[in-house]
Amino acid sequence: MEINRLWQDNLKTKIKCFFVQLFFMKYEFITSKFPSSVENIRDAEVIVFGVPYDATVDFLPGTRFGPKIIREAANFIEPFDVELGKNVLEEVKIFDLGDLEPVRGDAKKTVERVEEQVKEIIKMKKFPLMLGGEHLISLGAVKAFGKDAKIVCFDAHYDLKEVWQGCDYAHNTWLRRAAEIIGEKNISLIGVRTGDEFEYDFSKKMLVNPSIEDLAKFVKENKIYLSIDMDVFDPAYAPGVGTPEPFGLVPAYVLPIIELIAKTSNIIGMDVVEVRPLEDRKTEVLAARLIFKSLLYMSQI
Ligand SMILES: [Mn+2]
Repeated sequence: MEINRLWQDNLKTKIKCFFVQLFFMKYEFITSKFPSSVENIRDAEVIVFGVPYDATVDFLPGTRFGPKIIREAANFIEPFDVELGKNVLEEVKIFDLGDLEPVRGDAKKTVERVEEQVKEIIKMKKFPLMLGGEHLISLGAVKAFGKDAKIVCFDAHYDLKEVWQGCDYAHNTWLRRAAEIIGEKNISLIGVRTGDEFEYDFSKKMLVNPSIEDLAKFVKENKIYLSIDMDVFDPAYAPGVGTPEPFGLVPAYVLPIIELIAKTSNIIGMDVVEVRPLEDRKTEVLAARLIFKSLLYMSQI
């Protein structure tokens, strides 16, 4: 439903723009959309949308601006990839829907909206690429895929708390809720380095910080939902996150892992979350490049 509405709005805007351009506009105008390679949703393979939501965070707010700044960064970096000799906008048909309006005061309803939206995208046989926002929004995507997909989650934190400050829908409980749906054995966590003893115990049935060999076995020929919390990286590389945690991963270490997953499994959806604005712009540039590279790795199969 939501997509149909957005699609109609988009069409109206297009018609309006056509006439405006015909008579008034001499130059192209730079948009704040994620770089797109197709004009309409029907031609897209990858559908990008943002969820500007950070209502359950308990440390640093601001990830509601994540989708906006990732888009900005993606417009400033080269879509051509030197390592692969390919241009992501030529290899992958990307279309940006814009931001999904969250229900600011209701985390559960926000997750439901994400779930409905992702289900619509799945119905259209497209690939959802979600920009966050706090990590709770990933739960909506996981619910939409249900038992169809295993999860590979890059994160400094377990996010496995049973309940947090009276809330069972929060940024640090979402993976627990996800585990209740798809089972602990279908989840792999990479880069985890902090949590409480209960999360530590609960995570024992999951594949946590696996060796490359074990990860390769876990993902091989499976459907994978890939969730990247930018705090998995060391704060030196990605300081603009909601909950920074020291002793993190180096981007150059993470990239071949993503390449392995992309080339040996079937990634069916992806999100990049927890980006918050800082003046140095490091975090969103890393997020944008990571998205471009992941899409290119997936398109190389
Ligand atoms: Mn995290």
